[in-house]
Amino acid sequence: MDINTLRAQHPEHWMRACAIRTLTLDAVAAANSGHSGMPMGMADVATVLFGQHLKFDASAPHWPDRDRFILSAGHGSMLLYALLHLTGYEDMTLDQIKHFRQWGYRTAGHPEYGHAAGIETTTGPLGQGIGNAVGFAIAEANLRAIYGAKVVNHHTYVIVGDGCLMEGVSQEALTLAGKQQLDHLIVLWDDNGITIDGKVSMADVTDQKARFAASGWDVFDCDGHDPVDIDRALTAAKASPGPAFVACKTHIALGSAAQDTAKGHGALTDAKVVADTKAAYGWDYPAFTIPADVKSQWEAIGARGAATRAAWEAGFASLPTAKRAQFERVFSGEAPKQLKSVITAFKKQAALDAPKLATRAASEKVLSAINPVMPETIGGSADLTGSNNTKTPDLGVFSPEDRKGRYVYYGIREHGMAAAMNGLALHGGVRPYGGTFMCFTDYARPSMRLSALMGVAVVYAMTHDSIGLGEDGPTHQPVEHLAISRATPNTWVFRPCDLVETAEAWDLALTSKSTPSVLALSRQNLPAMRKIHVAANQTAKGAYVLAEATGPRKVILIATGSEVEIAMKARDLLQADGVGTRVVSMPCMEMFAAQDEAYRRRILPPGPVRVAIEAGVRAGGWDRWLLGERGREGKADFVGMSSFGASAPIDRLYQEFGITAEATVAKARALL
Ligand SMILES: Cc1ncc(C[n+]2csc(CCOP(=O)(O)OP(=O)(O)O)c2C)c(N)n1
Ligand SMILES: [Mg+2]
Repeated sequence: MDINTLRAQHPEHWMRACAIRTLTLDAVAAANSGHSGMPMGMADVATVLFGQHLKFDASAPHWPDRDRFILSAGHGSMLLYALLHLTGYEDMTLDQIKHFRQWGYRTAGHPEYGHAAGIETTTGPLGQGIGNAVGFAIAEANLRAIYGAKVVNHHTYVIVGDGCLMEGVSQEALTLAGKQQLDHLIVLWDDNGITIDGKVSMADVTDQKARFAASGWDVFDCDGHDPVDIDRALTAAKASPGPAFVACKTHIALGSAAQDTAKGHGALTDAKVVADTKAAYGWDYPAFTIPADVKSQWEAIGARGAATRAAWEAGFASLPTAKRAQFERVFSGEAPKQLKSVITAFKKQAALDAPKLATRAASEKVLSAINPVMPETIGGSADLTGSNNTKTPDLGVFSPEDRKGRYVYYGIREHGMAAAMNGLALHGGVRPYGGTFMCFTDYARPSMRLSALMGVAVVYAMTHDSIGLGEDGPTHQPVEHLAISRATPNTWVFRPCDLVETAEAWDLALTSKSTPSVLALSRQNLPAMRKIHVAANQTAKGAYVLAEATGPRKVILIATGSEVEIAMKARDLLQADGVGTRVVSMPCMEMFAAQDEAYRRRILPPGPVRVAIEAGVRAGGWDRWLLGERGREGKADFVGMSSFGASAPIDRLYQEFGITAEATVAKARALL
């Protein structure tokens, strides 16, 4: 349908949609940067979605039972900002729109979670939004089963572009959603045939509808500019029994000189182009001006869900008190009160038993104690359940048959798992953790970075955390992965050395409010180090004295995880020779860095020589603790990896790569 016919047939819809388009044109022109074409192309779909389908109340953006709207094609951020402004979200004033992409404003280049209510997730790295959406839909299905459809019964809508569908993560996301038959998940594809380089067909000829259908989706399509047709497709998508994919045929940069071309993808800033486009729309108002009747139609849409929300509040109030309290607690992100006593009792017993245990097995023991008292945890693994030790007996398995199940078989989809876990956490009401091999951090990394950027407390249980995994060889042996995780802002990297430290790490990870955690866990057995019970969480200090020097302190050995055992052996050797040696266990560098300077100096005083031992690379954090915070304290050395590993039994590998007590002693002696 051409513009003039649309205008004539649906004049009110047209003006509402053009409010989105013109705000986009004005904001992008003012910023002299941004992406005009996508919001101009998807304005009709978004107008029908918000106007007739999306369950929301702009005055209560945190209403737990709202539909979630995710803009996976995050470069089209002005679409979201315009919708939030027009429908009356308090955070999204016209002033914000006028300062699109400017310092100190909520209207960042790409939508950022936490900047404004109504931004459900951070998008921009293409494909993340559809990955998140699967997690949102899993959370919804799980909570619906637990609390009943009167309390939880909403949809997750996600707009994807050609780019999102080309990214590999979309395949992981859509196949997982298809298997799980997430009936409340609806993907709207901006089928405009254009990306940055030109026509989609230059790089991809996939039949997207067939692709989704092949994975168990219900597939629909519509003319993405005809409000009647869009409404029909959305109605059908909502009624479909499985996840729904709606192909919306659209024109990028509709009505402009750049329509249907790659030029329309980016910023249309030329004053004449902007003016001509507005003229083509029949829009004759100054920049950033929305006629009062159009604005009030949009505000009515923003208030459309108020009655439904009020009814929901009443229904919620009639829940049994305990259930209501639990719902409120899990949505607040607050851990249950019992957790502390469970962890303390666990640690006490662990110190007493002092088992020799791989920390991955330790992790399973801890989870077995925690999961029964934390009904909000949702565990999972990317097809390594038996290796990651992530499943405890009481969880059940999440599936179309059992929505109450709290364990997700994510399949071999590390990236999809991580993106889904972000969605689970962002939805609220659940606390996700998931495992894979530490080495495959690489496969999950784009979403791990977004956990950190968004500040969502996802837990990554990464096992087989060094050459200590042995025969599987260098393809599977992480060397640089601790460094990469430590280099990421707002990320806690825990590398516990035994059962007690593992319990402490989980305690911190599962009570975190806004920082994701990476738990680096060993495949190989490790002896107990913490045999005397201390109620206080030592791991929370990041580093602490595990064994003090006997006699004058000449050497400080710093180690993490599996290498703490080596440090203790090296200490025995040095002490036998009369060299006073302190061993510092450092399970979390970030938490150590967060202690006050006096504490840090108490643990790492100037004077003694320092040797750190970790079966990973030195880069990415060690030098601060070795050379001193100002880089001129220590005589120091490092025992670790400077190359990839190799395929061999573990003992041979530690020998060959020189990660031994003897090598540590030699390095310490050379410095004395
Ligand atoms: C992972 C990732 N790779 C590359 C980019 C850069 N990029 C932003 S938009 C875009 C093209 C997207 O095409 P499409 O989804 O069809 O959007 P449209 O041009 O139709 O608006 C690219 C390559 C990105 N944002 N994320
Ligand atoms: Mg496109």
